[in-house]
Amino acid sequence: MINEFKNKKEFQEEFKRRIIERYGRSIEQAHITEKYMVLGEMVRDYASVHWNDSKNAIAEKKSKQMYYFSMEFLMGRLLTNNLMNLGIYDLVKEGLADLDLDINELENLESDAGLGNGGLGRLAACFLDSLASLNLPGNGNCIRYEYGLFKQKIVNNEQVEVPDQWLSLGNVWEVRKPKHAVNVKFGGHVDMWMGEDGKAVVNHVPSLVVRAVPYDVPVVGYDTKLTNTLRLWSAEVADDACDAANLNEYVNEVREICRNVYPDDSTEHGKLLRLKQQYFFVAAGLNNIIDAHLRVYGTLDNFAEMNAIQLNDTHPVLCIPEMMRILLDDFRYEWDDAWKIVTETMAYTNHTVLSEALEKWPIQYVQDLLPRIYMIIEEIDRRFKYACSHDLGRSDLMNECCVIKDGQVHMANLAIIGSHSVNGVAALHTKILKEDVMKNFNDLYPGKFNNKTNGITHRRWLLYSNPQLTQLLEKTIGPAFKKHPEKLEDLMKYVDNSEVQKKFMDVKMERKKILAKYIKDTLNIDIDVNSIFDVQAKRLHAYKRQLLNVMNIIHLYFRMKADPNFRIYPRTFIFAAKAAPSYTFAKEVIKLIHCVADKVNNDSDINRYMKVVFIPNYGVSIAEILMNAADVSEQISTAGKEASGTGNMKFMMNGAITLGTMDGANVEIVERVGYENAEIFGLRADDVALIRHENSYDVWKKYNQNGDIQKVVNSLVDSTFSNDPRDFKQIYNELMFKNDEYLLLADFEAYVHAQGNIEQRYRNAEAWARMCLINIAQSGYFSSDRTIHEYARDIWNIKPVTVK
Ligand code: 26V
Repeated sequence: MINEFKNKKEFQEEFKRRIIERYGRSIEQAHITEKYMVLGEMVRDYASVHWNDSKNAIAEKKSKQMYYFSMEFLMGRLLTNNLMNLGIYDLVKEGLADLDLDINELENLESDAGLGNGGLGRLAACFLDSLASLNLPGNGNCIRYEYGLFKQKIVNNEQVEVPDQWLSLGNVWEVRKPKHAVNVKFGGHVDMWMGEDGKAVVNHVPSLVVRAVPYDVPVVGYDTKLTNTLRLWSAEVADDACDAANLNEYVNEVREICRNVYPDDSTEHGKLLRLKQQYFFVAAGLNNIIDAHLRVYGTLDNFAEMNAIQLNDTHPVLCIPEMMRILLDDFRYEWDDAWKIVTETMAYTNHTVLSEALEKWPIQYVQDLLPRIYMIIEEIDRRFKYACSHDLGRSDLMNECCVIKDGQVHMANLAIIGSHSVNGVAALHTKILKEDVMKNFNDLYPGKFNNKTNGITHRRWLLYSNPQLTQLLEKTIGPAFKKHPEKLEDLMKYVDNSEVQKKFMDVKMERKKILAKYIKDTLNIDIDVNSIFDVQAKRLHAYKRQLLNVMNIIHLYFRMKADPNFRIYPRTFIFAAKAAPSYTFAKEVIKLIHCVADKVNNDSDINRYMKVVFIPNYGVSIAEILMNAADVSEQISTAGKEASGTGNMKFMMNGAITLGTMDGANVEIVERVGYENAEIFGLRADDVALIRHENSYDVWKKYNQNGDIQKVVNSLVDSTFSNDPRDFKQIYNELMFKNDEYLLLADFEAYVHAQGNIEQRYRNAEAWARMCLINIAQSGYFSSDRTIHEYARDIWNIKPVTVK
């Protein structure tokens, strides 16, 4: 068997041979999905050679390793990415072409690994790509969900969720590793007695034991041999874990643990199962890492020197009490020694300031499901309170900051107390954490809080998804930016060059045509490629204000209907967004977008000037053709609410102009490109804070002052867009009877004005292209390589490893 084919010929021979071996059919007879599977396996095996060398190199050098614990990894497809990173894409493409096979056809057979909701999960995936590409030993730890986040279909203008059967063809990238299986215990009770050493001996007698089996996915770096691991845990029945009478019940209980990715709507439903998922993958992952460490060092004393664990939001925070449990109960450490190891190992990233998204568990849930873990959390809480009033001398902050209060376990508090580092994901977000949301903790632990502005992998989001732009950049500034994205700044020398400007516009046109074709093929809507492509693509949330975008569309429509002399520059408003299944407001917004689209797109007076398109089932693969076709990037959240945003960076890197508020990483984008190369509008975060503080906002006042606002708001409930009187009532009520929590009406005029500016600026093609080029040139900072470099240096203290 040839794993590392050196040329086209070797590849072809091996490909043909494997198809016969695996499926007993010739290449002509084999089904296209069989060809896809064999190609995938060949690429995986190619990577496996490096994978093995990497593990050896890390063991030999005793390198410190990092483990990124995340409930979500939105990996998307891996075939193209891996072929490209391995540097064998062209060889394979040509080899297949000689065999009459189109590589694109095979690429499109791969399902997205959609193991996540949105930004937080995609960030984790970008981080893995950067870690490997920077030669840093860093691995992912997650759940092998049987179904990814639901697929979105639109039926009668409404979102319908269908299961995402991403594993239906099998997953070529994973390798099952039963030898590393771990038993995870739930429920039951804890027996305790005094041991001979005078310390408590603890015996947890569980009511449920589940076998956690890992599936490893190689994470291939760009132009390097270092290959890291994404470990996905799957729940299986444990040996002798139940008697035959309860078999069915037991099997169901086990299987349900890894069934679904939880949608981020934070409703009560199924919460206990989510807690089970959290402990399941934390306990399995942690025990595994500890075993591996012990095999090399025989002691856990140096665990924190050799291992770093990053907690992606509070979801994996049970790592903290679980590691305490292992050290105390299994290895009989003293509390203080154990605590030192744990806190030096753990670091926590916060991804949101929305209070409804901050995790809290009812005491009873934790106590019943994880009796020993709960005891440890109680002890952490008790010692924290003691330290607060004694060592830290701040008994005034004790009740605010403690872990257990109001009958709930506060996971963010546990995370902060049990970690040596707490970071936000953009400068503004970190400032809000330090000065407002987590101010008390920042006072208690000066120096613990730090910022790590998010990034995106420029490989997937520029080099691979936009080969046209990559080629232009390479011709203009040479290839150095591929490995050193900060070198994109060399493009600054060419922003006034009219030839480069023109070539950029040609590239953009090509990308717009590709998107237009996708829209035609999937939705049968014709869009004008000469119109401005104005895109808002992200999860549907009230604070992200897709509704504000719709309100401007309605406003422009009314103006054009009322005044035949008023016409806008042709514009295509494109939306893509999933709403959490039980988030009724968000679902109503999706319906509104469709109803507005129906009216506008079918109005022959208007549809030359504007079209509204909703692209269903937004995910990584759609983003790969959507971001790079945009002229305008809509980033219009209420200031202070969007922790960072990462879509904003993908748009920027592909030469779109940010139309946004001063929120999240938009602030840092503007800092780099300058106000004149973005379109910024609306209330600032401190304005919003002041309005809240003074309680001074009155939505009815806004409404009564502005006739345009009145027309738009009234149209929601006067059957302009739907004959069903129930439609859009909730939207109307949220705005008008809940005092417009996200300040849409407050920002409406400024937004309409900013949209007008965009149009004026687009009319000057040279100036527009110049602006886009400046955005691309300044986007290198937002490569996740920069982000990961900072994490590695400031938090993890990990160093590059060379694999020969
Ligand atoms: C919350 C919940 C609540 C319970 C059910 C499952 C679940 C899953 C996810 C979440 C919230 C995740 C927070 C999040 O995705 N934050 C986003 O993180 C991005 C990466 O840092 C950042 O760019 C976005 O601004 C931020 O909204």
